[in-house]
Amino acid sequence: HVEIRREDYTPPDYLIETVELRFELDAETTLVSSRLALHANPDRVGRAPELRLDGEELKLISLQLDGVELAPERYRVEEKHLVIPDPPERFILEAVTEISPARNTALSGLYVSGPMLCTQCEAEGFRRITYFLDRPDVMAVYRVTLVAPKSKAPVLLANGNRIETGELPDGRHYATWLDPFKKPSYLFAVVAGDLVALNDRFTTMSGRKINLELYVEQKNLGKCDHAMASLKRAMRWDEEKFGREYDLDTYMIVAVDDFNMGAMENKGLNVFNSRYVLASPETATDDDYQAIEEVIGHEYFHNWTGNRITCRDWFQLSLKEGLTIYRDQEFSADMQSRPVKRITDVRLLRSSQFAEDAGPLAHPVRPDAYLEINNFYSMTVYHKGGEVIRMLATLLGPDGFRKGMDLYFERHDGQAVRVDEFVQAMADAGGRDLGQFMRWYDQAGTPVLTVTDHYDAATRSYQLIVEQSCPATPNQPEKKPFHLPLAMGLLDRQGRELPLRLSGETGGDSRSRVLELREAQETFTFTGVPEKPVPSLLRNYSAPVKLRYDYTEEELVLLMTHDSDPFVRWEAGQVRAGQVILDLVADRQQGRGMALEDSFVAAFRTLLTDAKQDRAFLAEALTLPAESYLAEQMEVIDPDAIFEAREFVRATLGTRLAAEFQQTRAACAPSGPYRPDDGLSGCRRLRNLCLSYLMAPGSQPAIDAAFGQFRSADNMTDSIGALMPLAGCDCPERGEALRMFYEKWKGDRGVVDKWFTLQATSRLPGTLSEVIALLDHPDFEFTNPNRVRSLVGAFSQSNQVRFHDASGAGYRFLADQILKLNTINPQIAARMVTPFSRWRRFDAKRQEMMKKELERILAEPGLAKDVYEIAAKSV
Ligand code: B3K
Ligand code: ZN
Repeated sequence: HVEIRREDYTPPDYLIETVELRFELDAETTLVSSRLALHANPDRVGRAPELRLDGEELKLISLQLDGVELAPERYRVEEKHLVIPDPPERFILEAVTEISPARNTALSGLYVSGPMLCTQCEAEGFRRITYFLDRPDVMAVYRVTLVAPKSKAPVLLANGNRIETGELPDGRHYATWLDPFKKPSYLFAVVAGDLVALNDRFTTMSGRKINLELYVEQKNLGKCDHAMASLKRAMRWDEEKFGREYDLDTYMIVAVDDFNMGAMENKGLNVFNSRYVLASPETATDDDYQAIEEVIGHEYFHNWTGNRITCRDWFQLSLKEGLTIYRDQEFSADMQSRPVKRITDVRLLRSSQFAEDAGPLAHPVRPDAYLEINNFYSMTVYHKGGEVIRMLATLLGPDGFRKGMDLYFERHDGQAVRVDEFVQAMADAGGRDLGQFMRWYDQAGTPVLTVTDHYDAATRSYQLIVEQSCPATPNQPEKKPFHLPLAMGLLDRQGRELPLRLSGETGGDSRSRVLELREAQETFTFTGVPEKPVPSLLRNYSAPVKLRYDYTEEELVLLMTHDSDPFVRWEAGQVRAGQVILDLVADRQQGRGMALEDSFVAAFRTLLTDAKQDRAFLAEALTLPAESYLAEQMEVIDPDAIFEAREFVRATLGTRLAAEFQQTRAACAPSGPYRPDDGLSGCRRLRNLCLSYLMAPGSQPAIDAAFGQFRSADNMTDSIGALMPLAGCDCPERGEALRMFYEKWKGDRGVVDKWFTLQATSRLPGTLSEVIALLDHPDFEFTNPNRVRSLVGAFSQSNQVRFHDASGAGYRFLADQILKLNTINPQIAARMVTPFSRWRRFDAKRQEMMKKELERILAEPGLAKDVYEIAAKSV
């Protein structure tokens, strides 16, 4: 396996101006004829010696240069390349290759999904379709003709505009598409199959009419409205917030059941995992609706941040992904509760990205090297990358950031660029030096901010001393300080916000401000402070760091109840709950009995019965830190103690506050039929959260309430809200409810995925045996990524206590499945390895068992490089 290094980048030796492709489509054998107009790159380094085209799993049928069949001595076919040693400066290359979509279980390139043929080319799938310079800095205009039997594939789609259609002999037909925008090969797409469309229209800000087409299987036509409405909202939002208008006449989305990730932003022809398109009240939860809006937005926003301006090379991936994550987060925040959206995003970052950044797979937002680029579509590149953009927006302010975005679009439209160009546009627009800021792209690891303070009553001055450090990560033993925004305020002991005047400043009466940190240690002195204040730090989570400040319980309660920043209010509660649970973990480990402090129960009661609070926010505030996040904070992770301590807290609260939970649950009861956009999703979340607390002690009345809600629910949110606690309960109702659910929904893939996940994430002790039995369920398929994630992924990534069973059986199970997946779908197999990468964080026995499984994986003959890279770095 060859390591690709960022510093080795050289411009391509040849460029491709136009691409003409003709597909004779057939699931077993598809013929691809390509006609490429090539010329030597004037910017190449040195003279162009040979042409090396990428190609994988292709059978070459014929090859012509400038219309003449190439003699065998003028080219050679290698395992992953087609090499022409001595081509002219400018020439036409025509190749015919044969591929087999039906045998393509890797789901990269052209493959079969249900009633259609479809493609996935990012990052390097185009080379599985035809020989090409498959790299993002080679941009061309594509003209594509699809030929297929009309009965099997009445719909023939490709990027751009349909310029010709017609009938052919033997019941075949064809369609020709032209995409006028130059694009890299990774944005290429075709879809052919038996599909129907939901059609709509959008009028852009300049008055252009865009056709919107959403293609699905006939049976799913009734589940498209939310995706279509989300698309229109996203299009309007990008115009209003960023002045970006759509550029083609048609925007198409196709939903497919077999897909390696969420969705793909192919120019004018997005291909989506059907779970991010299809929704109806009966089959989709509020969270599903939310996720659809987010992913639809994300792919749409890529049209400007990714497609019009793309990446020079794959090391720059966060140029498009971090930026587009930031854009979709802001879109969702504008569509719903901004504070709740921020809390949800921070939760994900801290439970998944922090864990990645703290282990052997840690890498900078702009990585230095990779074996398999698909492994770098990571939490770090996406979500930490999004936080980095957010920090720029905070540092520059809304106007400066918008100016920077405008300048970036103006300068680089139509180009393939680096992260440097983006940051330079921000620096130029904001008139600022962002040289030090670039360290966020180059240094891995989560920085730690340690804050101490000192109040001097005599001078009424208050000092905040901020130290930053960052732990070592692979290949980066020493770190330099980061440039980061620390948003903050100061509260007096009544919870009132104090004016923030730094010494040397006059006037200014702001109650919230952004301090800029650049040094390893800095002191900020505030003047005119009447009493020792409580600092409110990292408002809106202004930087992706771990904050250490020694708050007392009273101070946390003050922040929880009085701070003006909802994120800080929420975080104060999480810190407090985390302390309580981790203290109980210690008690349990040392064989002491567990008891919950009265003050904690009291504070929880106050919050729960506070009618003034927004319910969606309340539901977040009443949710205890996740087991994985608690684990992150322990020196040596003890999955059993964490689970038991957290459950003990839940059950104690459920018992002692039963009346309050019942009241709140009743107050949130629906008054009419469910509508996903009725603004009551926060209510439903809170109601289901109350139910789960009531269920925690496992009392029969609670079980009856859950079973009752399960049977009467008219929507999936409430159905799952009841079934989830039932699935975790050792009672006869459990089996009955799960059976009823399956019987009702066995024809619906998306819901059956939920059914697998409910069982895989149950904390009952017998879960692993159930999961193993479910592998033999007729609905389980190793070839369908959603199904694999719903069972194997859910068990190993969302069921800490059962996966890490002390016997090691969970580890053996996962390694077995990875080895099975290795030959079917290497990308999915590699994703499944991540839980093993955390082995160093556990006790010696678990360490040894996890390492043994990693070694077993590494010893497998024919291990895909995707899996090899993750396993080798982990071990
Ligand atoms: N750009 C795609 C992800 C492609 C992943 C390739 N392994 C979806 C997205 O981020 O929008
Ligand atoms: Zn993306």
